[in-house]
Amino acid sequence: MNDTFLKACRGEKTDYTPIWIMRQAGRYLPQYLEVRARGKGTFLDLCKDPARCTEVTLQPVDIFGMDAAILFSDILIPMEAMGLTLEFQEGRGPVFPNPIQSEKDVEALIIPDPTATMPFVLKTIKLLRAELKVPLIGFSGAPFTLATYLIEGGSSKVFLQTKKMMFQAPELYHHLLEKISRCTSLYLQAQAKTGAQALQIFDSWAGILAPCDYARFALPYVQSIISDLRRMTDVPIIYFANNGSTLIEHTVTAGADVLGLDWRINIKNAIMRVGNHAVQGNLDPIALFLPEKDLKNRIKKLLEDARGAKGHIFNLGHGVVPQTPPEQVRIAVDAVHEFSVR
Ligand code: 1CP
Repeated sequence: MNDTFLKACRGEKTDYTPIWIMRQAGRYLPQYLEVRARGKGTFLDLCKDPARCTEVTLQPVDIFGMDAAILFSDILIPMEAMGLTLEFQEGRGPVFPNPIQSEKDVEALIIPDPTATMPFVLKTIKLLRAELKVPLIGFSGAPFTLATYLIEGGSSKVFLQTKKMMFQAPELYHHLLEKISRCTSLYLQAQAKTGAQALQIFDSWAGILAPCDYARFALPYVQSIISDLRRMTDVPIIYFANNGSTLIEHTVTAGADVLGLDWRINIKNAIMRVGNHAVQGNLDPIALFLPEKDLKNRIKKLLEDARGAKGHIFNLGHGVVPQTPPEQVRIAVDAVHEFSVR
């Protein structure tokens, strides 16, 4: 097995800088769109079909030579297992038609047994481990990010309902977050037990919080999940707080091995502030639209800037966008491998 990615997560010396990219299996890949169309059904049906999930997880590894695979699923799958109705509407993204508004709604949420309620995820992990020659990353959403979808009923711009609940009904908010955290903790433990070799926690919306609110309403739940995980597994844990450069003093206390960085911060500057952590990132996803020469120069500079890190996993600063030409992804992967050879 090529374990370069795992070594970089642990801060061990590697022969070159490993790369994978967030949302690497997805709509920018014609091969993904083909599999998605083949089975008919919705995006959720795809997430529950281990054979097709395995196939699309393998695609970017086989096509580009990524140094890690990320399980194909979605952060909202366990929220459905908690008893909520979840729909993915074309062009609108995820929708929860019955958002969480009251104590009664929170009481009704169940803490699902992952083996009983999400067997398709664990089956996919087993199928993937039999095929893969690079490490498999399992993942979840962070409790705060998951809560925004449950409270808003879907995606949001200003997160009015979420912040109103925090500020006006903090007990209700904390009760909801406790339940989401317990579900997430069990879900990640099950992934590690089944064969996931690293775990990433996506806090996609952390950056919309003031640091004082992040410290009170988001961070403690990530800390509690990670401390649960530490008791049962030593797989590396990556915590990605998107738009989180204003939160680094807090995110370093989450307990993760690796901090994911978005592109809004210079990586050299971030490395000075992250202490004893490896870092993952942080090319602007839209930089993949640069002309080839400029893209390569940009990657070379990023690799140089990251040299002082305890470990560096090259990635985008957030997910690859669907309009990205796959050829540009190939150029980026090859450039990282070529320029980082030690
Ligand atoms: O039509 C389609 O094919 C659906 C598009 C899609 C895909 C490919 C969605 C809907 N989810 C996914 C897969 C997915 N989602 C993966 C596995 C693929 C990979 O990384 O290779 C992962 C890791 C996620 C994680 C995810 N889902 C996040 C965290 C990462 C991030 O981008 O910040 C979030 C916020 C979601 C929710 C979600 N699912 C889908 C959409 C369109 C959204 C975002 C909606 C929004 O902006 O609020």
